[in-house]
Order: sequence, then C-alpha cells, then structure tokens
Amino acid sequence: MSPDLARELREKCSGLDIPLVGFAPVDRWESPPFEPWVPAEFRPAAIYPEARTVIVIGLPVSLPILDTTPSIWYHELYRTVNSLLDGFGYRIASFLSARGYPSIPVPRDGYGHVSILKERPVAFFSHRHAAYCAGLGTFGVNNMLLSREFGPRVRFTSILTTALLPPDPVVEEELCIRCGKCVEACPVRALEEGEYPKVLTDKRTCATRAEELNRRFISPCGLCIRVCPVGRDRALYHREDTGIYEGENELRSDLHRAWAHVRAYGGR
Ligand code: B12
Repeated sequence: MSPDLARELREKCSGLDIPLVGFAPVDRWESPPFEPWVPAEFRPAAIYPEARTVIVIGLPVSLPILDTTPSIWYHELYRTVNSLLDGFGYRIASFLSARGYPSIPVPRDGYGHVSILKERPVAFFSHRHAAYCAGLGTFGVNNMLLSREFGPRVRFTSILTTALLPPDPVVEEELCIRCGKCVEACPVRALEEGEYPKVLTDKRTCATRAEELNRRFISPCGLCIRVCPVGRDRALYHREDTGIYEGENELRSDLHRAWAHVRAYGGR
C-alpha cells in the first residue's frame, strides 16, 4: 500500500482540476454488492490481470449547458469532457508507469459508432460500476451513477494500475430519492418506475434516440440527467427548483427563451 503515492496522485488530479477521484481495489468486483453484477470477463482482473487498483476520475457537465439539450452546446461540451477524460486518463497512467507502477487508461466510452450500440449496447468495461466501487456514488432509477456533488451530471473514466492504493469506502446511503422525474422526462419512454438494478434502461430504444440526435448533430440526449434533483451543482447554478422543466411555464420564461434560442442553431 502506498499512501505517499496516493497523496501525490490526488495532488496531481487537483492540479488538473479533476474534482472526483476514487480508488477501488480490484477484488471489490469479486463480491457482487447486488445482482445483476458485472460478468467476470468485464472485471478489471480479467481485462488486465496485473491490475491491483482501479482509479476512477469524474468530470462534471455544467448544468446550464445541459439545460439546453438537445443542442449543439451540450453536444460540444460532451465532446470536450470526453477528450479531457481520455487525456487525463492517459496522463495519470503515464505518471504511474514512470514511477515503476505499470498502468493503463480505459477509453471513457469504448464503441466506434452509436449504430454499434443498437446491435450490442455494451462496452468491454463499465465505468459506472467502477465509480461505484471507488466510492464516488450510488446508482439511480435512471441507471446512472449519482454523486453527491453533481448527481448524475458527471462523466467518468478509469485507469487500471498495478499500484496498491488505499481503498475509498463505498457510499452506503442511497443518493437516488426515487422522485421519478427521470422516468417522466424520457421522451422515448426508455426508463421505468422501479429501482436499479431491478429495472434497467431499454438500451435499444435509448440508443435509437441517440442515433437520431446524432444524425442531427445534437447528440447525446441527457434529459434524464438534466432533471435529476440530486447534486450540489443545482444550488451552485441556482437551479434547485426542477419545476423549471415542466413545459413552458411562467416560473422561468427567461430560461425557456434562452433554451429555445440555443436549440435553433448549429444542428438540425
Ligand atoms: C452503452 C452505453 C450507453 C447506451 C446504453 C445505456 C446503458 N444504460 O447502458 C446508450 C447509448 C443508450 C447510453 C445512453 C446514455 N449514457 Co451511456 N454509456 C454506455 C457505455 C459506453 C457502456 C456501458 C456498458 O456497456 N457497460 C458495461 C456493462 C457490463 O454494464 P451495463 O451495461 O451496466 O450492464 C450490466 C447490468 O446493467 C446488467 N444488465 C444490462 N442489461 C440488462 C438487462 C437485463 C434484463 C438484466 C437482468 C440485466 C442487465 O448486466 C450488466 C452486467 O452487470 C458507458 C461507458 C462505459 N464504458 O462505461 C456510457 C455511460 C454509462 N453513459 C453515460 C451517460 C451519461 C449516458 C446518457 C445520460 C447520455 C449522455 N451522455 O448524456 C444516456 C443515459 C441512458 C440511461 N439512462 O441509461 C455515462 C454515465 C455517467 C454516470 N454518471 O453514470 C457513461 C459511464 C459514460 C462515461 N464515460 O461517463 N449509454
């Protein structure tokens, strides 16, 4: 176990403006906390047998930009966050490898095109499950990992390392309050009332919508993470009241005008 290395790593992440970092020992995948759990061949020990720890980092998507979805603005933010995740994953792995701990980054997504997900909506490694094991949050009805800081408005990537790092505790309290707002917000009814993992996203229906938005240059959708009331980011951006999303309403007509304006440009 290397506390000095862990401290250096956290300092490095803070220098890169990465707000969420967690360490998960690979054996956490071997005792499923709930079912269905990650099948054996998707676990870090199967993918990189030398791995001892999975480092998970999370970068938020800014709520006022997500509020405009589907739009070119959220589309571009999504691309920026994705490339930062891949870049930071590479740098953290290089930092550790140079110190004698071979490490490799996993791509933040891991598919070639959304059409592939319609045939098989699964990647070789799940960052949500890794983030759960690294103590960054709990699963919500929208099947996303909710963090205390940003609710589901955070994207993750993972680094598989041979370094033994001090594990972060898994979050015990359920962060999802089961308000059902994500279920209501889904325009293609891909979510159901009920709790994760008993009820999961209808992935094919969700991927079909993503494909349609992709053709219009305004993917991804993100409506199920926009409306989630969980996350301290709502207070930061003064968006505590999720009533602002209930159709055109008097509550914040200024916001509705702004969203309509942004949506009218840059995509189809
Ligand atoms: C494929 C994929 C999709 C597909 C399928 C959705 C899905 N729920 O899996 C589509 C295109 C539809 C999609 C949509 C979205 N996605 Co997506 N997606 C992924 C991706 C690339 C792979 C997920 C995966 O295959 N994991 C591996 C398998 C093993 O895990 P699993 O799918 O969870 O399946 C397990 C269980 O659920 C169960 N299971 C699965 N299906 C079934 C069915 C039955 C009947 C049963 C019993 C069990 C079961 O078995 C599996 C083993 O445990 C990940 C990136 C990654 N590599 O992690 C992002 C990721 C999950 N997506 C993300 C996001 C944010 C979204 C969207 C909000 C769009 C957006 N970017 O704004 C929507 C939300 C959709 C939703 N509410 O579910 C984020 C989630 C962040 C978070 N905070 O949790 C991720 C992690 C990307 C990232 N790098 O941050 N996504």
